[in-house]
Amino acid sequence: MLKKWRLISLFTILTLVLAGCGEPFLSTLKPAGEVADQQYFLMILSTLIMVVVVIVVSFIFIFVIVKYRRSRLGEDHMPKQIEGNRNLEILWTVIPIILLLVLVVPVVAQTFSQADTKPMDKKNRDPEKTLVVNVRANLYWWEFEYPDYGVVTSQELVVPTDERVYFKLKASDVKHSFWVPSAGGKMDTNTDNDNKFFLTFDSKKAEQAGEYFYGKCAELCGPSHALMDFKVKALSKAEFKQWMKNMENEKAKPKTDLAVEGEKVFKEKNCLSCHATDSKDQRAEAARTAPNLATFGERSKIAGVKDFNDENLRAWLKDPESIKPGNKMTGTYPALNDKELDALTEYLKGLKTQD
Ligand code: HEC
Ligand SMILES: [Cu+2]
Repeated sequence: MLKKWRLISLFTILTLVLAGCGEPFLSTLKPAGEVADQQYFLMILSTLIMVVVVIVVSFIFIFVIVKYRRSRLGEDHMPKQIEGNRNLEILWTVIPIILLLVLVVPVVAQTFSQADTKPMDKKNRDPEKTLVVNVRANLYWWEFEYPDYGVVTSQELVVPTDERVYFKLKASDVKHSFWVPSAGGKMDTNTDNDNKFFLTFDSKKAEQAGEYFYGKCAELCGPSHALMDFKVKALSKAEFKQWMKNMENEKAKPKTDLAVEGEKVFKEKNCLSCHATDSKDQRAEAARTAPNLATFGERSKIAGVKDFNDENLRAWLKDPESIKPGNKMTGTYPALNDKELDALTEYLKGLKTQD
């Protein structure tokens, strides 16, 4: 009796825990766009076919066991032999072929349609209609560049809803993989070639998802791989245009004395040798070694993982290693005293495109 209860409570807990797996901002089972819808359809289709096959085979299996059991028919019973029966052979050859065809036709069709990235390579591409985002994956952070606008952000990808957004994917150190589970994918980011694909973000689903879709690195890349998260903010076309305008015109000026002090510390402590604080900073590729902090004050997370508040920001600045083991800010990173930490926190919080 006790054993049974243990089992029951185990399953009850499992139900509760697993129920958390279907969040609309982070689940392939809650598709939020054209690509995700198609991939969801394929998942359902293949699962259905498998389930039907398992049910039919199990049914035949049980039927045969029951009908032809020895205790019923006796020791010497020899059932009718059907080896080489032409009709049966045809039947169980043709059925799998049909099942495979039902699977293969949509899979191949969708593989080709989802690989259609021709519009992004067109010479006279209109960025208003065909948006391209260059994604660069780094240990353990993400950079998003809008080449048509000369704008760079990191950690938070901003996209317009209800249109195809084309991505050019690259990694700067080791192989990573770009994955927005709700919107589809994933696709590897490699160091020696560009991968390309597109995703769409449905406006209604974006509303249900809340403020952000979640993005992940889906290729084991090092000790902080599991912390290599990013957010996707899907805006209406008009909001997106406004955001881009803000980015193009952004110029963060420190507003308080403490923030001015923080800016000074930022320069003195060599933070600028890795970080840009201007989204249009067009330094050489090689200099882009750290997240662009131009809109840092607008982020929802610090370093992609910690909730955005003073306490967490201070903790990150004090000891980044304890939050993301092996991250690339450690090493030559200076020890900072309380005053410097306060000033830096104030300064970084104020890095926004708008007040
Ligand atoms: C050696 C290059 C380097 C130096 C110097 C450096 N950083 Fe960083 N910083 C990084 C990298 C790389 C990351 C991304 C870490 C991660 O998320 O894995 C980062 C992340 C950050 C973040 C979080 C960014 C985000 O988008 O969430 C802040 C804030 C930050 N650094 C502030 C500073 C400050 C302040 C200094 C100077 C005291 C500094 N950094 C010096 C490389 C550097
Ligand atoms: Cu990674």
